Amino acid sequence: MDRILSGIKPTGQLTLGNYIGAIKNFAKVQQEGEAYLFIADLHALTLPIDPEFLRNNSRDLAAYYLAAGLDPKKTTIFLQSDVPAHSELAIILQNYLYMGELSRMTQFKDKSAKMKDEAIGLGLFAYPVLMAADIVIYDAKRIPVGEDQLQHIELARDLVHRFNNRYGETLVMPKGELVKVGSRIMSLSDPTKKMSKSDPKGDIYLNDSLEVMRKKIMSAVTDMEARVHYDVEKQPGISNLMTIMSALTGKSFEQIEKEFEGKGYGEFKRAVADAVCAEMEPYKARYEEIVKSGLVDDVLKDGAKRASVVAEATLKRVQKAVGLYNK
Ligand code: ATP
Ligand code: LTN
Repeated sequence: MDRILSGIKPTGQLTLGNYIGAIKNFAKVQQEGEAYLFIADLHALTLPIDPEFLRNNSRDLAAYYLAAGLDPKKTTIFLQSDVPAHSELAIILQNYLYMGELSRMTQFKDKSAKMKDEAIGLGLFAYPVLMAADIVIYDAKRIPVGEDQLQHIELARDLVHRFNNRYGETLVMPKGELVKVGSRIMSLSDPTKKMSKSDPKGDIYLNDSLEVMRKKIMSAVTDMEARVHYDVEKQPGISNLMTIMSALTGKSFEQIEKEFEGKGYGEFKRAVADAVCAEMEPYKARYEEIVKSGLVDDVLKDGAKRASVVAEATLKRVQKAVGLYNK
């Protein structure tokens, strides 16, 4: 069975984009292989973050994983920082990724764009090195992510290729995979920008009340075309709402277009809001239950133990390959 691996940074309140592009899909793919799903808390340190916020947010993210249906008996759920082998492996792997390719990463360019060189941490630059370590340390083949993370996975693939060429078959080649619909949910207030948890404007947060979610959808930016039609260039706002609806209901774009033929944007938005609330109401309730149950700490402890066994074995294999370990 193929190993499956993914993670999310606990950098802020999760958005509907994180849910559709990643979390909802995690619950599905865990049925198809041996899944390792973690909380990328070390990656959260790549931009300034309050320690108390990071601590709480990390546990909270685990609760959102569980609420989505991740089964801790089947799937290994853990904190990245609880498995130190990730960091040790990253220290080795950093020698096989180069400054030029790291400086071409879109995420790095976006996040550092408004910063002075003196304020850009080395960790932000080296982000894909740790991410590659996260992936190869579990010999993971399938990496389910949203679209923005594909570039990092391509870099991890380059690294595996390079490493294996030099030292012989040591690392397993990973492959990124996207959800069919919704791998890049856009902001409701600016549908040319990705919905992102570090951007406070107009996005739907999983901890928003249902009323607030509804309000945000009703005031989402649309256009003057006055027809429900999928066209990302001309109608980015409507296309984004159609994507959200399709991802949550399973209806195709054609079905949605037909259903709302001749109808106004108000009616369409109400239907999108209904679809979002129908999904979020039980999800939020399960999340509340899990938080109350106090289950999270035990799940993370057990997950770290299980993950460490696999991670340490791979670390040794790599150490041996490069000449650091010869027991
Ligand atoms: P940040 O704003 O802190 O950079 P983010 O909201 O972009 O965070 P990540 O932690 O980078 O979220 O992503 C977690 C997972 O959710 C990744 O697999 C990512 O590709 C996916 N994801 C993030 N935003 C979206 C989105 N708007 N649509 C679909 N998937 C998304
Ligand atoms: N960079 C990812 C989080 C992440 C990840 C990974 C995803 C860290 N390590 C390994 C897949 C595989 C993000 O969500 N921004």
